[in-house]
Amino acid sequence: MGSATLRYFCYGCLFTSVTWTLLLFIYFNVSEENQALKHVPIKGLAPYKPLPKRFYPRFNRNSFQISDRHKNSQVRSRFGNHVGEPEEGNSELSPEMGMIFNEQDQKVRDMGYQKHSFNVLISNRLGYHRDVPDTRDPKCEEKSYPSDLPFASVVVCFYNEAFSALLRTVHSILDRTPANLLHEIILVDDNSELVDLKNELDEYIQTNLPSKVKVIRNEKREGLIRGRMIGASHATGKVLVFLDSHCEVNEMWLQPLLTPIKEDRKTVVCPVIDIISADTLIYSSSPIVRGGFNWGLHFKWDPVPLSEMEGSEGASSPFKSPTMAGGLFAMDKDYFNELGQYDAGMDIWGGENLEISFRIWMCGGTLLIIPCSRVGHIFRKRRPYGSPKGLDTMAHNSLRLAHVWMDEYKEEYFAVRPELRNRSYGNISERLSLRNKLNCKSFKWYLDNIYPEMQLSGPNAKKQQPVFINKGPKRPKIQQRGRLFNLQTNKCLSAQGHPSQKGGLVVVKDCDVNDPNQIWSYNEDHELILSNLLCLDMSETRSSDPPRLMKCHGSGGSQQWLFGKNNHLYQVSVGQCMKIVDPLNHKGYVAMAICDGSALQQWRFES
Ligand code: LR7
Ligand code: MN
Repeated sequence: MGSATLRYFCYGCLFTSVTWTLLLFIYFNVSEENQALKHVPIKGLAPYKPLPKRFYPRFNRNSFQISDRHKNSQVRSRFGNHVGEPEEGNSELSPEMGMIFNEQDQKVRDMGYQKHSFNVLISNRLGYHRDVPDTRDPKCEEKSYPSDLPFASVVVCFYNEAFSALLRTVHSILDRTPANLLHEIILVDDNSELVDLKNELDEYIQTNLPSKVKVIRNEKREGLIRGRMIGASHATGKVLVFLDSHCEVNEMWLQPLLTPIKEDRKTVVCPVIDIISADTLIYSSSPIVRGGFNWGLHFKWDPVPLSEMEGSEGASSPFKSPTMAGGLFAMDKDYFNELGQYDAGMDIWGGENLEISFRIWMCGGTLLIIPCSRVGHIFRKRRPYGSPKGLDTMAHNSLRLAHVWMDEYKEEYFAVRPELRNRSYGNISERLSLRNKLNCKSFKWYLDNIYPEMQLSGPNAKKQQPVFINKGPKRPKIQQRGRLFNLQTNKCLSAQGHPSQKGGLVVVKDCDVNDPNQIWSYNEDHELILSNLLCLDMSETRSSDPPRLMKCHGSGGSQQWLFGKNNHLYQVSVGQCMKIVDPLNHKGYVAMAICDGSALQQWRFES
């Protein structure tokens, strides 16, 4: 190349890069899309008030640090590249993080709900690293832990997990666990069908992750119970920590779990399971509750009796729990083996959490919840996968545990599930001899001593009223009450039929001050409630469906609406705005569509 050509070439380079920089700058700062993501207070409505604590993380600004790598990706894009590719380091979460900009976003979102039952579009945009709010009681920060804690093998079993959620689980562990306490992370692929969980996962781990992360592949689907046993058999750490594959661990999560195990190897510990919303991926604090169950052998959360919380450290000290939720706990590895691991005759999903809880208590162990250890988990409304042959594995597994551990109290289960009384449940002789070998106490002992709150149905039923902490949820405050005008048509949003009809559609009609069908309340949880009866709702999976009136469920997501830029009415779990389908059609149908700021999408609240 001659020098003139070279000079030309460089001017060309310079010109191109300056233009691109400018264009990118303009795009990210003034583009409609980007602006639309910011909350703008609208006339007639109270200024945007953040969601209540259970929807919104409270960021601890002092501990808020973004590494350079993260900063760069934030400059590139607030939300990643809008095609569902993961980007790193968006720690500040807006409820409008799920906004749909194009068909590709729509596809990622809709397929994501179908395959995983949570908002994969947001999960991808979040990337593999993010800060989560420190949800611990302030007293936890004052605690100190021994320096010579036993090191842990973290076992994560997964089946068809969303790639970004799995990787965020892994990275949150690597990012927030002292290296000397983290012996290894063992990922057990339970014969997933999703292709990215094969080569792409291997490649990612080989290039990006330290040798601490190992993948084990099951040749056939085993279910999470045998899956965890397989993972545990490969573990070489002193303590086993089990986590679901869609978790994010919080600050200082491991030390408080390892400490009670070091003090007593027969203590099994659970962190407090914080809530990661399936619709918004917002991480929020869970109340302090403990595990129980009902006679249908379903796990449930119970308030903690005051007597359990009387220690000097109050809300920050460990307390006993009759059962565990199942997915997140730590246990000495030798003790796990001694205690009989899990019942290998249990399949796929369900019941193993009650089985191990009863076994721990009845056979001389202790089960504690550790409030200073916090791990977030994506709670979904439905399990996205089935079991091979469509079997009800929860019933099969529960039957096994009832026959092995519940003595005469299995009658309580059959009273609830009479159809299972004569159902076969396979061979349980090994589990019965385990119970014998370990010299375990009776189920009556367990009920009397560990779960006296459990109500019995028979003539010996005793009524007990323990003193509980944690009062029930309070009703969210109404922020605004009035009519919802569409600015293009000047019509008002109302029920198509009767406002109390569940599943009913909403349409725009001529405004009528006397029509209670047109009176909406907007509350601090961002619910839109028609004439104090039902909530405006978007079903979880199909964003092409119109909004409907449904019973208010109080858990955000599909019933969370935000008034934003250009008077748009944004639906949080759908990522789209409400619009009039056809202004000329007298039926006045409304639907969800990509937010575009047009008048058909503009709504105003008027008292
Ligand atoms: O066939 C399967 N193979 C698997 O590897 C089915 C599932 N899995 C994996 C799956 O990818 C996930 O990582 O197993 C893990 C748990 O499955 P989820 O997330 O579908 O279960 P869940 O969170 O709905 O269910 C709870 O109860 C289960 C009963 O078998 C397990 O104990 C789960 O670990 C448990 N999760 C929690 O305790 C988190 C808190 C939920 C609550 C309350
Ligand atoms: Mn789970």
